[in-house]
Amino acid sequence: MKLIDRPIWQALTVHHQQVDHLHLRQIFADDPLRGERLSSQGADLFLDYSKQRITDETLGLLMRLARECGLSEHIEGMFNGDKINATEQRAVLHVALRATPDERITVDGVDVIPQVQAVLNHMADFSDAIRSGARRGHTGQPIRNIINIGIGGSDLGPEMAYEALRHYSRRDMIFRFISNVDGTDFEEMTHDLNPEETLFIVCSKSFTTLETLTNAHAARAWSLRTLRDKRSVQRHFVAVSTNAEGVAEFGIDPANMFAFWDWVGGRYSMESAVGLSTMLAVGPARFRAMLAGFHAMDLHFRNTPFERNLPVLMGLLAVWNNNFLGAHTVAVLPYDYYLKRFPAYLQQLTMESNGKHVTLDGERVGTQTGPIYWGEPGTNGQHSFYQLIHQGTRLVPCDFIGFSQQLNPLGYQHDMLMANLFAQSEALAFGKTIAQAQAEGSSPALAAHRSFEGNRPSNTILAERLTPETLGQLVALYEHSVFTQGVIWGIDSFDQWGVELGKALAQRITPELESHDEPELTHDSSTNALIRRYRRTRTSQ
Ligand code: G6Q
Repeated sequence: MKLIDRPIWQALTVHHQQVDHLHLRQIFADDPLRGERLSSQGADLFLDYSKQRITDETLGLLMRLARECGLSEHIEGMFNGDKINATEQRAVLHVALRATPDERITVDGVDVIPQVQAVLNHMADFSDAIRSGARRGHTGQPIRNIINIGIGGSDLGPEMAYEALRHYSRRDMIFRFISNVDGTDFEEMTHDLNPEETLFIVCSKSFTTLETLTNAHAARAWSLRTLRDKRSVQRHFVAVSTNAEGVAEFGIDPANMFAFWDWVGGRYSMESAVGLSTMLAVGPARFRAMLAGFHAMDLHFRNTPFERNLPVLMGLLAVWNNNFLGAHTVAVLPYDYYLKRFPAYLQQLTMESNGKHVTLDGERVGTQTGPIYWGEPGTNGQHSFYQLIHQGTRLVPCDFIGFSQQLNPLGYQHDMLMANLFAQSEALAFGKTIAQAQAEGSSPALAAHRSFEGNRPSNTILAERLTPETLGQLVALYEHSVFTQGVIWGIDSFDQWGVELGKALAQRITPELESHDEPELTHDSSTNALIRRYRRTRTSQ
């Protein structure tokens, strides 16, 4: 039966009409313990969801929804290696990447844990050799610059993790990430570096991605212009891929290839060999600590009753805000500058996973699916877009993320930072009435402008400190929340067919832009005219 026709969905619809008029001011006033009650701990993460627009009945219905959608069975299916990525007939086993060495997880009858551990050991040996200077560049210089070339899942996770863990990274080395096929990206990332000290990681699961291979060829040419010896490629290029043939064809020795598997989706791969740059930055021990953090959240997700299960709670609340309160977006607001790439990373994780309009059965879902994720670190966002969240006409649920202990003590600045986080969620929930504004001295004419409706929902996620462990937990929290939402909507959260059409069209258009003779254009009139205009004005090569 279609999701929206199920009695539980209809019960939620009726319930929403009954509670929609409730204001968080009233809900909190009626239950003085709500702030403590509606919170939960998972591994080292604390979630306060009391400022969501829900009652106990809402929660009960959402839990029933999860049970009726078979969430427990789906969770077990994922952990057991079932081919839950049905449209690609693949298992979805990022959880195996962070399982402990003594676990046994099989895909098609083969235990994958020994392979995972072997690649981790290979990465660790390589990282130690580069970091210690035992493995040097072609001319004997130590490697000081690491450039990851990849895009999408082979870029966003590693870049986010490097930025997030920068505090723990080798400060005497430079880490950069090239993703865009725009030559500006390549130029700006390389122009001040010495090829003798530079290692490129060509990171591509398929090793066929146009942007990545184009940049990898540009990197090889850049490197060879200085090193002038083809053998130097072996010292300055390594690959992360599932495609050994493609890697060898590019000229990288398969011994310098770090493998992963088709049961790891690109956007779920930052803790596989795709994280080689992360390991080079923070060292093998901290990388393993990050994996332990992921694993702790995996165990929490698999074993904790839904009522206290952080990813389940966050996933169900996201469904409530999206499908019943009508929120189209979610703002992710980390109050930690190291997490500045976290919203960008989450955009892929959430929107590529749940931006689907048909169910696993190929039927239209019948309701909204993945919301738009966006965000910026606090407090910067407060001085730009928070205005709309506080007083605009749209409902924007927020996830606030903060840490009790600062990594860079600077006077009382951390207290200030956290005071802002707490103040924002308080202001969003409770607002300020027109009467309060007037009582504070606003003229009747200005009181409406200076009042805040409030009743704007948020989650607050706190941990003591940003560490490799807590980063792993945070990422796994969102991964499993995304999965929970996908299960409710009955969609495949692990394919990404939506990126294909544009890729195919670009391949058709590229020769039309490059050809010397005027091409015969058979696109629509807009695309034809744009191509002609570009051809008239392009820089000749
Ligand atoms: C992620 C997607 C996509 C992928 C990139 C890069 O889930 O599959 O973002 O990661 O298209 O693909 P390659 O790693 O194969 O180059």
